Amino acid sequence: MRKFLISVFFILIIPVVVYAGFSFGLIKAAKKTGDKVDEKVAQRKASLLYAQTPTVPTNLTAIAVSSSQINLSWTASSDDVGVTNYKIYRNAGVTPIAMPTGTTYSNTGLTASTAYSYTVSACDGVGNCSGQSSAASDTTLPPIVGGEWVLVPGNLSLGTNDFYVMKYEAKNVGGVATSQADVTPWSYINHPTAVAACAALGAGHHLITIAEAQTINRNIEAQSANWANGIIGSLVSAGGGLKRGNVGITDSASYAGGAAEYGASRNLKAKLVLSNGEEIWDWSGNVWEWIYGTGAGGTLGAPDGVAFYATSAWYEWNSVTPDLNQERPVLGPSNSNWTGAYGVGSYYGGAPTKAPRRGGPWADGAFAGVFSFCAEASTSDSINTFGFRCGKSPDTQAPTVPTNLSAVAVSSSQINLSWTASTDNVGVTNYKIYRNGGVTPIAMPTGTTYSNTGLTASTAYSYTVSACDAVDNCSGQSSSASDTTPTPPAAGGEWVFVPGNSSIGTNDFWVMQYEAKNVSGIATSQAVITPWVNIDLSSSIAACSALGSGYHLLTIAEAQTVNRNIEAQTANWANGIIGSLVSAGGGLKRGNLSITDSASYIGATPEFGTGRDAKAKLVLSNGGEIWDWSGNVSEWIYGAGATGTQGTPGGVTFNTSGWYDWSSTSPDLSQERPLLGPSNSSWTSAYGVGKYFGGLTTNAVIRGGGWPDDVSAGVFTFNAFYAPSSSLVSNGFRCGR
Ligand SMILES: [Ca+2]
Ligand SMILES: [Ca+2]
Ligand SMILES: [Ca+2]
Repeated sequence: MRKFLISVFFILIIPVVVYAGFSFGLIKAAKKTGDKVDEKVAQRKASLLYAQTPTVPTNLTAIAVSSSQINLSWTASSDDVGVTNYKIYRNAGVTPIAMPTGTTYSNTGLTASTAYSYTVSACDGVGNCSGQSSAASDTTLPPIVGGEWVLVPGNLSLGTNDFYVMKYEAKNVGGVATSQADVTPWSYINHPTAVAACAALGAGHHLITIAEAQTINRNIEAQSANWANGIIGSLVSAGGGLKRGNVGITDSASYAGGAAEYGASRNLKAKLVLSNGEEIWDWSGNVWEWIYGTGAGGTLGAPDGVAFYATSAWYEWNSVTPDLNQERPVLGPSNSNWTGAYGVGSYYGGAPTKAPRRGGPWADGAFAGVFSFCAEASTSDSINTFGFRCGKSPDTQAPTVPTNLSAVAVSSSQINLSWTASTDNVGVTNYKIYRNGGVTPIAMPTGTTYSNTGLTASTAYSYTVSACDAVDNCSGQSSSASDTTPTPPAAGGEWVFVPGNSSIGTNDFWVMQYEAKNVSGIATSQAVITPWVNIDLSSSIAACSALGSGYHLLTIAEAQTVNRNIEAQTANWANGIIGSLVSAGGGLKRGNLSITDSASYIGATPEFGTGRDAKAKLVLSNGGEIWDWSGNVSEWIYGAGATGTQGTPGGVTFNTSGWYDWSSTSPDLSQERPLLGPSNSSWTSAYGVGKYFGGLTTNAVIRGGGWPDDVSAGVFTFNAFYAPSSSLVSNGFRCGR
């Protein structure tokens, strides 16, 4: 660095002496070089400052909220200096799709009914990024039925809430009323058939009502863009007027005439806009559109209590003879001066039992328009100019409140929740889990179970759950359920929490994670040092009891609870398949060598340490890990007889002499198997489950098998050959509490 600066100095000085103007350029060049040096120093300092990469983001959730959007959220990462942003990856892509600074992201523009998978990584100020999180995925909702719709803001004075309306006149697409630009409108349809076609789209779909039609009408008339010259209340004769078609507004025929038209690219006068920017086509004409009145079956009736004047000709909306002052607020323009000369359309009344329609057809010239109304036709009439348009109520109904919430602590750091599914008028998309009265959900699972991990031992946790639909209408919170994480045993080293098994008659209990080790005479569950062997039954019982109140040598029922839990976990089978054969590369793992070896453990001496082959480790349903349960040293268990001898557990006299497979029928082990054998009566040692060796009721019971036992070792290995006073080099024990 110093040498470099000196050379810069010489480069600077010499030209200054020679020629000042020339040197000025060099000074500038040298200064640039100096900046680069400073930049490198700054980068090095920064990289020292940001020595650590951020932690990997956790609890990533992905929830589809529509046919085109999935919302992501995750738990913030931490960093020694600070997380500056996250990177979102989709479907295992290598390029992030987004780099938000917060812990949420909405991925829009997706395809309907399609599964998407996401991961997220956290980055700091110098671009150190964490590994990618666990993936979360969801499937976008099905496509919206009935084509394209626009949202219409509700109108309080007309008594309407927000609703959706078809953007285009309904088209007949395979018998399904569909709003799309292509295809000629669905015409030659009578009023009840139009009502049915809208209802057939599903819950909330209906033929547009009079109140909804007027909500759209009044919204349209208030937008200057819908007037031909941009001036609200202008006359057609002055080049203005409320647009009523796709040819020149001053023509007598609004539409080209002759036939109903379609296509989104034709004259934009066929398109009108709403106050929220939404666009609606052919509302001012093209084909008449049936609307749903207040009478029986959607006939005209007396909307808003107004008996619409039955005329036999067209009248302007400003007519006083007949007087349309009452009808105009219900379906006419807001300004009582606006006639057909303003492009708003005209009025043609009918009896309350007639079928109302609006907008006017392509052939009606000046009578067509946004406010054109006619109640002259019967409900059964269906001619070429009669079409329709559907409306849809937005989903405002929340799902039902989840019931039967249960919270069960399965370890000192985990509580499992489950509940009964909620129902919704459209569909429940996810649940929100709340803990200890918090206002922010801790998780948003899509199913009806959730495992809350990372909890503190000996602590009570309370939960509620609410159910949400696709537009985030959420139910109230359920009744709360709570449980307390259990307190791990204080003495005897490391323990594993075992869920009780009601069919075996056990409650939850703790078992030593490792075979007991002799640590200054105290039975201790730890990975290091060789197991405590050469110990008889009564000394094993005493060593466990010495740990304190509630501590005991593991019982037969507890051993079987662990056994049956282990056999039901795919991870404990060598090829991940429950009930697979050792000869096929499968089998219930029984040691730290390849499962196909005759000797599961290395042999010669018992082994220890957590770093060896993970086949010596088995997992429980709650994620707990237990070591050497399938062998290494045999383990005394507390029997049903006097002072822990075998006795007759479950009233069963265990058969004697020689190794037998648990499938044996001679001697018949069908009574013994439920008490200490595997659940499947065809599983032999060829499945890696171990073997059976009966004995006198006064003998003691050992389980699991020792390292010299070869194929006889295994999770379900049972041996009642030895007297309780036996003290063997391959035999240790394990405590429960
Ligand atoms: Ca129309
Ligand atoms: Ca709903
Ligand atoms: Ca063992």
